[in-house]
Amino acid sequence: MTRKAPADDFDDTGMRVSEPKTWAAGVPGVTAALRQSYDQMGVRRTALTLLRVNQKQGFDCPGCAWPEGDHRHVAEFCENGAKAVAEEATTRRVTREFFAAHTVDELAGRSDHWLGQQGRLTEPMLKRAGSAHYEPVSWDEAIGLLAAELKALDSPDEAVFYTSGRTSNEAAFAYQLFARAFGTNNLPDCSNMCHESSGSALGETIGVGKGSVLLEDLYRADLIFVVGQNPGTNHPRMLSALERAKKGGARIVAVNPLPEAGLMRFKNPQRPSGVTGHGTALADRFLQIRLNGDLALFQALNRMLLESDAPGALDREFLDAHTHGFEAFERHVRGLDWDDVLEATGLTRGEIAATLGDVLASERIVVCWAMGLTQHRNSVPTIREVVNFLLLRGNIGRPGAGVCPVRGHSNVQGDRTMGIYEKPKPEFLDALAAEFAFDPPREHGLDTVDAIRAMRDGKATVFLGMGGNFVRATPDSDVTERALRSCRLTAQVSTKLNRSHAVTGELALILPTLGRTERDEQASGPQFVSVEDSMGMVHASRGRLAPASEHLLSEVAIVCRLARATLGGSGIAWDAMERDYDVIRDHVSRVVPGFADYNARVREPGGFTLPHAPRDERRFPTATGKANLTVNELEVLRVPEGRLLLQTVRSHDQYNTTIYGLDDRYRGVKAGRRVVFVNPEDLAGLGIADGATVDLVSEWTDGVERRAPAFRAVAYPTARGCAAAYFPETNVLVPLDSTAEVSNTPTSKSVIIRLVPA
Ligand SMILES: Nc1nc2c(c(=O)[nH]1)N[C@H]1C(S)=C(S)[C@@H](COP(=O)(O)OP(=O)(O)OC[C@H]3O[C@@H](n4cnc5c(=O)[nH]c(N)nc54)[C@H](O)[C@@H]3O)O[C@H]1N2
Ligand SMILES: Nc1nc2c(c(=O)[nH]1)N[C@H]1C(S)=C(S)[C@@H](COP(=O)(O)OP(=O)(O)OC[C@H]3O[C@@H](n4cnc5c(=O)[nH]c(N)nc54)[C@H](O)[C@@H]3O)O[C@H]1N2
Ligand SMILES: [Mo]
Repeated sequence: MTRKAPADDFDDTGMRVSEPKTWAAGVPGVTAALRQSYDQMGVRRTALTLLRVNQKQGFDCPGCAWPEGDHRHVAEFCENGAKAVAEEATTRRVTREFFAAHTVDELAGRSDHWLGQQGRLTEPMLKRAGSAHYEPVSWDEAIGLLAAELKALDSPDEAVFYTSGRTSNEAAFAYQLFARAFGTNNLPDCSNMCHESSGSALGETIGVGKGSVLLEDLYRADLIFVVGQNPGTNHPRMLSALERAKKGGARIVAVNPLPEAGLMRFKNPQRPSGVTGHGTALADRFLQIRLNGDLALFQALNRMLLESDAPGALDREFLDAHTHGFEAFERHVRGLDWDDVLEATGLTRGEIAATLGDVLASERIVVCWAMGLTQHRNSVPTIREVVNFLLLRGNIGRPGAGVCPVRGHSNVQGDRTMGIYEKPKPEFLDALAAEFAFDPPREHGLDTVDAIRAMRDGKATVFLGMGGNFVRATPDSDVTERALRSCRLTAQVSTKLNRSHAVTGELALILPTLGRTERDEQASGPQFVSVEDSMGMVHASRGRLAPASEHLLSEVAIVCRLARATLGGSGIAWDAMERDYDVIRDHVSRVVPGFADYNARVREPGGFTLPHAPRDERRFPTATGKANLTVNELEVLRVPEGRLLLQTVRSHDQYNTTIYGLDDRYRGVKAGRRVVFVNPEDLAGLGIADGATVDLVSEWTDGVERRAPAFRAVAYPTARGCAAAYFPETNVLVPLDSTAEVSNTPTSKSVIIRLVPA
């Protein structure tokens, strides 16, 4: 049972490193995307497919969750959306001959890049106990086997039902219903590793765990903070929105340890001037903060607001009418220690004071953030402090202002709305109980980290993944892989081959499914699905391509068949749901608030917007009935002498664990991924030459040495004391027990490491 390390493209002999870029998108973006699309799909299929991305009669881009504006250009896709589409619409295929030619162990020795490049999965495959290979099975046998293993468990809580964020609303609703009808709330999802901290902090403070702005709010803002986010790579369409906001007079403050190209300057590939001109400068102010310094920054701004004698520095009327906890908050923040702030942020007092100037000059403020805020030990307190900051000037619940957590996966927010959650609210379970006449389990289930612990400890033995790449996306790769290998059965509903198919339980199943781009025909005729974007807008998605293989089933069909095989005549009409997704949407309309008339409204062009009490009515459905100002202790994360704080990030050529290519164009890296970016002065201080080969060794209180070997040290303009390297190669360094308070999210953006010359 020893772990075979993935190859991770160790062969970096061709790697080249040059100066990072200072602007994003534009022509190289489009040509890079088209080149990859042609490689994967050919020219004709590329044209036919990309023209449908995000069109009203087309499919939702499987890239990110950034919303589409009401004004859609034909071919409004971004470079990385095009890559996501090409990855799915590829004409390459993984066949039964492929599995006959490669043992499972051999696949476990391949890199993520290689695995992803093999193409689409085409038929159900089974790895039997003791067998070295996957072999083809019929759908009936595959589903029968999974059902039999589930039924054989002593308790439903010995099963884990994971979801990644591409699953449609319809499939997600059916899936959580199945898990609960089976008897467990073990519904971990990728959110647990992603925006869980945002949901936790927002739920507690404003009463709704989602963002409070729409695109129009961004356009109307005076000041936009983009904190801990790299939109040039991960949400390229957001750059158009920021550009438009700037045209309308907004200023932008970027807060990041890295001077990300997309934050600095943008050339819009959708406009001719974007091709030749200098583009738009985006950030008016760049705060090169130290990793984990954001709580200190926002608390310092809050202290200065409290102390300011500028007229209207605080929105007293709003604070009196709509918030709770002001006195305790004020007392605490007035005691903030400036030395701590300067140490934690690495910024000067002048930089913070100048930022306060931006704030005081702005009527309407939006704060956007992503993984740079959510994957630290103190992420929840940090986001609560951001909320404090906005509340002080009444910046929640009015046009042009609010919180904007920018979601990752294209339907991660919708999956949560549909009930993919290990800690469901009692009201949600009550509604399920009333609609389907059964008693859903009330005890909270396992989140991602707890699910790994349960599998490691033999308490959970059947794992089903609805999309995603669980072994590769999760922290502490060695521990996680052992946990999965100790399962009785691991089963993955997937479009593409990945490492989770190669690191398996005693038995393993691959259940190949349709992607967003493909036609979905059921007994009642063609179906569409629906998704919710990062701003709570729900719309339909219709695939047009012929399925990658005639043997694929939709996610909905797989869930309904599995439910029937496992639960028998449970009184839930799984057949009807599989036949016609309208039936699922009818159920949703009676169970999930905001979805009344779902079937009618989702058919309207552009779909509909879910209600959001703070945004729509300045109503805060919290425990106190008001927006809660909170007290958040600043603990400066001090890194021992000779160590660095490492963040694990995405390159420009990957989608989470899917590696499109080996370049990171904006950061100046070509043909290799094993790089660690370090401030040149830190490198000099450590006595390590730019370009030297080092091992990354993570240090954690459990004394276990976690090592990621053979990285090239690259002198890079990141904040002092900080480093950055790509995940998933560095997941091995993130200790399973190092998680955020409250949200239990792995601390993928603050890992203490030392560099050991190889
Ligand atoms: N092309 C592409 N698009 C994607 C994805 C992808 O992999 N590829 N992934 C999708 C998913 S699931 C998600 S969640 C999003 C992720 O979107 P991002 O959050 O943009 O992704 P990361 O690469 O993790 O980048 C984190 C950013 O935060 C900064 N940062 C790190 N730590 C800190 C900190 O302590 N403070 C501050 N202020 N900044 C910090 C980093 O320097 C970096 O710019 O993108 C989604 N879109
Ligand atoms: N160190 C570190 N770790 C991280 C992060 C980090 O920043 N640093 N980020 C975390 C974040 S934000 C996230 S969201 C997670 C991502 O975790 P996951 O969502 O689990 O991982 P992905 O790489 O997005 O999953 C890719 C796989 O999904 C499958 N897939 C693609 N489309 C579909 C579809 O339509 N249906 C189905 N059924 N399957 C499909 C394909 O087989 C593909 O191989 O990773 C987390 N892990
Ligand atoms: Mo994510």
